Amino acid sequence: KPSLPVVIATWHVPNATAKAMEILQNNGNVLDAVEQGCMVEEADIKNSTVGKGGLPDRDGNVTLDACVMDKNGNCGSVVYLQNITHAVSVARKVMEDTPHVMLAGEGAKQFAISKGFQAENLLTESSKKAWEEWKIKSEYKPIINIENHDTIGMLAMDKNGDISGACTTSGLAYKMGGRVGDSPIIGSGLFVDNQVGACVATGLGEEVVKTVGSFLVVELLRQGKSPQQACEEAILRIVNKPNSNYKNFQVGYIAMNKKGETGSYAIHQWFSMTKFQDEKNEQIQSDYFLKK
Ligand code: SD4
Repeated sequence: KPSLPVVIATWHVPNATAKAMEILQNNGNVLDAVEQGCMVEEADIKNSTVGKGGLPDRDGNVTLDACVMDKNGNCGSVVYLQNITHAVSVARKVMEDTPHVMLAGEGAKQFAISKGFQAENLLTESSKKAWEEWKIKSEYKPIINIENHDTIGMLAMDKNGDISGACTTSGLAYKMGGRVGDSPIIGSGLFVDNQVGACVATGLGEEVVKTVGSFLVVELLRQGKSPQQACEEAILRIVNKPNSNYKNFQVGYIAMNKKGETGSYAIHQWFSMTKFQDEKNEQIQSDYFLKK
């Protein structure tokens, strides 16, 4: 039987999983754990796909998407949020302090400011420079290389077996102005059903949305699939779509079931998850569809 608590996150984010585990080991709340875990990456200006330091859209605006979902099936989300580093915390406030699930753009920003968040410039010197270099060619189609996908999605289970999840991103670099991805869409970028399990996605959000990926994975868990099998089937759903050009993009899923078992799967090589359990905070290379 897997020992609890357990924390998993997309990509290599050991500082984030360590923060979440510290909270759980001190008997903290599982929603606090995933929120504060994600905040570590949001605050890291070297992480160019999340929060401050995230790469901008093609007009030079950094716009953030984030959501949270708790053990009671409550959720909150922000889309196209500008000038606020901790989008995941604003999403939590939407869940807790409003009658709504999603706030977008200027409304989301004004709400955040009313809750005491500081407005700041999220475009760092280095992301500004990267954007200026991108503008020289201005390739309209976002290039999906694997290093580009550092959306942080985190799932955690406390020692009572209760699950929460969170997801935060600056979205695809050089996306069109106004573009929103899967990450703040409940059921696509993230889904938690505390009776069954949870899933979070990374990669090309459009493809995740088209298959309602995270909800699909959780429903497969409900049918008795393991987290590994459920992630694999959800990736196959994308790959097997008519005319799918899956060779040109990445999608990765990580999932956890009610026993605390975990799994991950991606289209391309080099997706990984960070897993913290039993004092071990390790990077696990994910299995993938496109074997040479
Ligand atoms: C999106 N899923 O906005 C995100 C992209 C991602 O790091 O994973 N970016 O489509």
